[in-house]
Amino acid sequence: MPWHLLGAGNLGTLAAFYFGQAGLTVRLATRRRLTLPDGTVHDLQLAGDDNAPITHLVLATKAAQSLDALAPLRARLSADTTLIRLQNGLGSLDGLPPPPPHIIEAVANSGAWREALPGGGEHVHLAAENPTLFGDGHATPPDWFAPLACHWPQLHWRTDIHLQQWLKLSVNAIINPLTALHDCDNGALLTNTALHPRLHALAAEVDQVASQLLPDWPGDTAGRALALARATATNTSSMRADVRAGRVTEIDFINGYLLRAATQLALPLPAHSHIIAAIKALPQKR
Ligand code: KPL
Repeated sequence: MPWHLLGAGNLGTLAAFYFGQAGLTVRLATRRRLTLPDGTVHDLQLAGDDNAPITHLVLATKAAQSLDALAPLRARLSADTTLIRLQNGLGSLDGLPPPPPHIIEAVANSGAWREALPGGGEHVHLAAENPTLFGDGHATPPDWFAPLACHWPQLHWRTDIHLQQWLKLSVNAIINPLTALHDCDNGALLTNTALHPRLHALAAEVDQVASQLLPDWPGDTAGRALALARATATNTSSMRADVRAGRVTEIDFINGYLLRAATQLALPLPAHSHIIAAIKALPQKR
């Protein structure tokens, strides 16, 4: 039962490492080195692709690249394929042609950065290992989950994965575009009080949408965003990093997803509409 990996960035490389530790084969034809927070360095020997039907797939591309990355694999995917969506943001598989695979959603919170390896490939540095959540709405995980969780620190199966995704989306929809727009680290959201009216307006709109969609929505998105900004004060958010590197951002799958959900509920979200337009107006590749 080999796993295929699509997208070997920070999260994909980390997943490939832990799947390998659990004795599962991961197929991918690129060279990767990983440094864990304890300083140990691991060179990943991943098998190349085999062009066989894909029964198990980790999708770890950037959300915006998902449909394009999956398109050449369509003939190898089926309704029996298990696909772990290990990405930031929501909605990246909307529009996937049928039959839909069995999708397991993942919420990842670990912090990592990477650099080019001399001679090709990339070196991923896992700076902070935080909980990773998997779930598909069912109470019982698939058989491969328990052995994997023995090797992947803080990997948890969550029945309420949908709520967990929204909790992450809600804070990312505030911290990421504000820090990208103002080119500041996450901690500046606490100290720069001039940003607070906008932060509170964004948070109030998130709570408006989420409380209509999720019966257990806890509210206080502003409080949670500020707490996370404090906990990650010296971090460069992933959206700020994308803008700085001239990469496409995840705005369409964070704030854009929120806006699409609000449109279905006929709720206008002026603060999110404005910040999406402002991020898209920044010089970046599209
Ligand atoms: O998830 C993040 C991101 O940058 O995408 C946070 C938690 C905001 C850390 O920077």
